[in-house]
Amino acid sequence: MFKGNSILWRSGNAVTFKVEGMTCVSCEITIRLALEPTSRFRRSHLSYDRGEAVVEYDPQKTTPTKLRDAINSTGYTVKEGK
Ligand SMILES: [Cu+2]
Repeated sequence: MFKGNSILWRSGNAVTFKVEGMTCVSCEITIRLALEPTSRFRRSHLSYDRGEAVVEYDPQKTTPTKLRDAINSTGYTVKEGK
């Protein structure tokens, strides 16, 4: 079951995750590439300076849990709620 408290913001089929460990643009690219094959997202917006990943996804094809797992598989960490 997905822990909703790791989602900062949710609107329609987009979720925002707080991601720890990103320090530069290539970190953003690493995460973007990890999301692509698993999640079939429509768009993603990575922001290393804000530590955020905004992912638009197709709910027929993926879930926020899978998106989170894909990010965690890169070695960066989706921050769970406090
Ligand atoms: Cu980096």
